[in-house]
Amino acid sequence: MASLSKGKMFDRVEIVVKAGNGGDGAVSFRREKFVPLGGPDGGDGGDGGDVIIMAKSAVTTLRRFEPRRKYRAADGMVGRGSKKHGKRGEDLILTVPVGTVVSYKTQIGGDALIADLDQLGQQVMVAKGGKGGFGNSHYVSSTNQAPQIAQKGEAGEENSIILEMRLIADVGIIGYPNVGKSTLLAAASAAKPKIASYPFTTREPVLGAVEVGRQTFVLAEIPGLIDDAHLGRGLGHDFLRHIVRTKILIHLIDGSSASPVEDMVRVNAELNLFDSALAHKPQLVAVNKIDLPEVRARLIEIKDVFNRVGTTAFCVSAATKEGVSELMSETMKVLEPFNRLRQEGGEKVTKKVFRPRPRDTGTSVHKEGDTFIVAAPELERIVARTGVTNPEVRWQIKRQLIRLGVNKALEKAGVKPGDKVRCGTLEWEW
Ligand SMILES: Nc1nc2c(ncn2[C@@H]2O[C@H](COP(=O)(O)OP(=O)(O)O)[C@@H](O)[C@H]2O)c(=O)[nH]1
Ligand SMILES: [Mg+2]
Repeated sequence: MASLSKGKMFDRVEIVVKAGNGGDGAVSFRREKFVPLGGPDGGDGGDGGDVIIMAKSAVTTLRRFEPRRKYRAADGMVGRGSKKHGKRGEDLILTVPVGTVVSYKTQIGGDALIADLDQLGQQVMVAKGGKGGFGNSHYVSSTNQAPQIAQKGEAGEENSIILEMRLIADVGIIGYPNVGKSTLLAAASAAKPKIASYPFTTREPVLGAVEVGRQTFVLAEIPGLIDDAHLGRGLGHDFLRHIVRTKILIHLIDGSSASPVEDMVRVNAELNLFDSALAHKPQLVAVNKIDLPEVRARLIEIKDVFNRVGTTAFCVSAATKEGVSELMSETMKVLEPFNRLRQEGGEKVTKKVFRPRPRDTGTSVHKEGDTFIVAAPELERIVARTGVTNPEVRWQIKRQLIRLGVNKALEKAGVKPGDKVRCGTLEWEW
């Protein structure tokens, strides 16, 4: 039995995710014999691909992610003539281990949790692809049969994302204080829990990976459950998350106790008070400290009393590691059906969407010096094939201003004939 890792969190990487830009819409006219300018047939640009993070069982580390590298989804293709729409950019799916916590680097510093991918197949979209721009065929109206304008594709979102891999405990060790839970965890894995000397056991579960043959499971000490846990004292989110998600429990009992079976019954009663779902998880009972002569002397008697209440007790010494390997092998066996369920995707999978900045589609008008500035994201992306000087194009842009209600806003702001108005790269006189 070798050990793999120690500590609670053992992998963390910060990356940048960039969704694909939308493709530009096309300005195009049908070519017909004897008709110099046929009907407009510019297709729309394709939407950019999203960046998605997904938990997969085949992935076990975050090591393949390069810190601060930019991971990009594909851009949408540009629209073309004959109303051919551009192809949608392909999504970029980044696969991470089950148990990866995804957070977002906020502008003011600090992280904000986005998703806790603790189920197989669970996914979260972390950057939304830009919308494809409209082709000129979109701008046809009864009064404008030959629009010269189209819309540029929208930029894809870009976010700084932090991936943190957390082990999720498959197995929890429960039992009274001082029965040897920390010692057992240390004996079975490379975890380094505080042993005995600590008056207040930590409220964060200490985890370690246990290797049995070629398989591994994650073992956690469930500390302090018995003293006051059901009173809700000091149990953090992390703690609950782990204990609730454990599949089976190792119930450790001190062999030198006056009444080992009574200990077991009491701990189970406490467990039931804390959370009855926990009390129903399968338990492996192990009597510890069999290296002590007084325990060894009554080992047969102890096994016997457990048998009488219908329990087979394992005998171990966490201190000398006697029997620990056998206990871990048995634990793996009991776990197997649970693992199979996981591989088959027995759990319900959810998909989350993360949008730190809601898409801005609103329009507004403000004055800078003697120029009226129009903020209209949809309009700013409109590009004119022939430049804004063409009166035909200007007229078409004005039509869009009216459609978006910007005209009214400009008038409200006090625009007068001859004033300069600017929207994105377009500038004109009122
Ligand atoms: N003799 C002996 N002492 C042990 C064994 N396991 C743990 N101990 C001791 O029991 C005390 C409590 O152990 P600890 O692992 O901190 O218990 P916990 O409170 O259940 O986590 C410590 O002094 C350990 O050294 C064992 O197998 N044999
Ligand atoms: Mg302990």
